Amino acid sequence: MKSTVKKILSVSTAFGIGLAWTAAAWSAESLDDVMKRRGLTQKDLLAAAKTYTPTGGRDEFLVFSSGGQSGQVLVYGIPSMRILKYIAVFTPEPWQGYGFDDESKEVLAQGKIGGKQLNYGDTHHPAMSETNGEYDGEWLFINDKANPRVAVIDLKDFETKQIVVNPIMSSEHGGAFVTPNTEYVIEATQYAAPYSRDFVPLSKFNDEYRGAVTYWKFNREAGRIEPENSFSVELPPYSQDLSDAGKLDSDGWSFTNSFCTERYIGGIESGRPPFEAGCSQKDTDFLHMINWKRAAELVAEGKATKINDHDVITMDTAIKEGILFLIPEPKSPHGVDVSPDGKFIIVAGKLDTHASVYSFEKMKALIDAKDFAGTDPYGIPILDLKKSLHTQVQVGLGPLHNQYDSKPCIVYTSIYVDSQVTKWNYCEGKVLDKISIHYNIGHLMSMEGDTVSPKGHYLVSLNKLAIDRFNPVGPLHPQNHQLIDISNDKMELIYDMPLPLGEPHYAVAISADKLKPKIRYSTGWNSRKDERSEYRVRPGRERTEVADGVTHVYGTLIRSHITPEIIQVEEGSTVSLHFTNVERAEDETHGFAIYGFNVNLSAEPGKTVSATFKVDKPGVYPYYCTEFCSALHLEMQGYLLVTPKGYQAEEVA
Ligand code: K7E
Ligand code: RUQ
Ligand code: CUA
Repeated sequence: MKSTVKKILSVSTAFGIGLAWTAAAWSAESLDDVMKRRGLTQKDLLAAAKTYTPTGGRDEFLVFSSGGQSGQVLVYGIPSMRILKYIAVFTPEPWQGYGFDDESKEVLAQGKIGGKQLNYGDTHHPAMSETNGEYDGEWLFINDKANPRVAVIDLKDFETKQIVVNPIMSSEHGGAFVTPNTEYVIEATQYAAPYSRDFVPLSKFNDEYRGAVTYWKFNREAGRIEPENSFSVELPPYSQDLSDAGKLDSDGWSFTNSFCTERYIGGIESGRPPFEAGCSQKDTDFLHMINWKRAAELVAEGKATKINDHDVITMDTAIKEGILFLIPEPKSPHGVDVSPDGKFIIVAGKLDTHASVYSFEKMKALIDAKDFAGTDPYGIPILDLKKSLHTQVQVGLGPLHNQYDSKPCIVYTSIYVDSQVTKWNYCEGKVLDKISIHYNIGHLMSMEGDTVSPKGHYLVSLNKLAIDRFNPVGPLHPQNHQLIDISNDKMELIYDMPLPLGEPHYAVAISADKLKPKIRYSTGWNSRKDERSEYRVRPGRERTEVADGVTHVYGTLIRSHITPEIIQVEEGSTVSLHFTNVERAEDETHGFAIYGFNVNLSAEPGKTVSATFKVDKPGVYPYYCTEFCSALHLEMQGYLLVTPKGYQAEEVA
């Protein structure tokens, strides 16, 4: 070691002492020196050892986190907490060419509301596709709270393939959650609104504003939601909230929280108190319990009503057929989380210090015996709270969400007001450990923690505030995801990760070995439709064709040529560029950017992408590849020449 340092020092004199001296000092530094210099403790070193992933190393789990207002999904690894990808979903995203190429524009256009193209979404809850209640790593779904929509993401290429618009909701929150075999993707309303989407005065709130749970039918072979085979169950104008599907013992049922069951409408002009006060008059709200398997049969039996061309099981039908029940729950609940064995449902109320553990067996027995404690104003049977409960446990102030451990009966609850995570035993009803969070935790996520077999090991706390945890970057702070080691009795905080892209809500983590994404597309692939592109072309066959007044350019991309290198059209033409990346090598993506047209493409190996646009001004428009793909990357360029009308090329002498 010493001799190496000497060698470096002696060599360094020839090159300049300052620089080389620093290098030598670094290599001579011991672990103790580094700890002293950086003020690290033994505990810090242990945490580093648990999270640090050396170059080339891979992660054990992959996290798919909602991206909040960014309308995207974030992908990062655990335990390294390295961000790997943003998946563009509801928002145009130039790196992926999303919303810039014709193929992805079609996907975004599926999400139009009232004919309007929306350029963002508020993503809250990603859901992984499941087989027998286990994550299978094939599909990911995510909701848009602001504009009730659900997106389908293919985990073969991490691309958004479909967006469906909810036909009856104008506000939602309780999505996306899947049934144990991904038969349905569940979406529940947040704020009630008229299904008609017409103006209805607030005086008719109780009668004409409605909530719902929508069950989107997922066709696994096609990898798409089938809106025509989907249905909803009508609900009262309570503010519905989070949902979860039953599993194993409770398979066939789904559970949806609610708040403001007072059906309170605020309004300064009315002289009434604001929502906050008006929604806290009662002691309890309602957990909704729906038999979705029976509901699907009712639809098949023709017992649904068409509303906006969508099958809706009305409340009257749901009550008559015995598929909808209410159970009181502590005021303003948030999360509702079914235990891995499906036997218990844990609900935590923000305005309460308790988490309530409901017993599915007890609830089912009450339903079977028709032992009801009354009905709500709409005639929906209510089960008795005490008779439905397994236990209630004091977990802290402002409990929100629950995630399960691999060890039986162990659950972790996020405590918003106290900024803590509480670890507790829900079978025996006792608190085991608490850890402080920085700050104000919303959701939390354990590894595959909402499946029938959680993997334990790590927990991530998705915090609402970062405050002083990172270097200041102005008034808008990044989010803070904190990694917690849960492999031992005591929880240990081991990493802080800033997330600078919208406010994440829920996230799901899957064992990395369950994901098998492809590294290239079959050549000439339309990735958004999952089929060969009609615009694909082979090297040597590049050409230009005019059809229906549109100049189609069938081009290729390969190191280090864009073919064609020159495209010449007359002013006023519409051009449709189709580029196929004919590379075979992994990670050889080529981009395509051109001056002045808001056109920016990403062609991963094999992919065919298109951009159609009008050229109305004569001029010279350079284009080039945006990915540094080879030593001759800068040479990967060309010109779009737009000639004036009637232009004749001069004879070359
Ligand atoms: Cu608690 Cu939308 Cu799940 Cu935010 S939600 S925290
Ligand atoms: S060039 S290597 Cu713009 Cu510096 Cu990219
Ligand atoms: Cu292709 Cu740079």
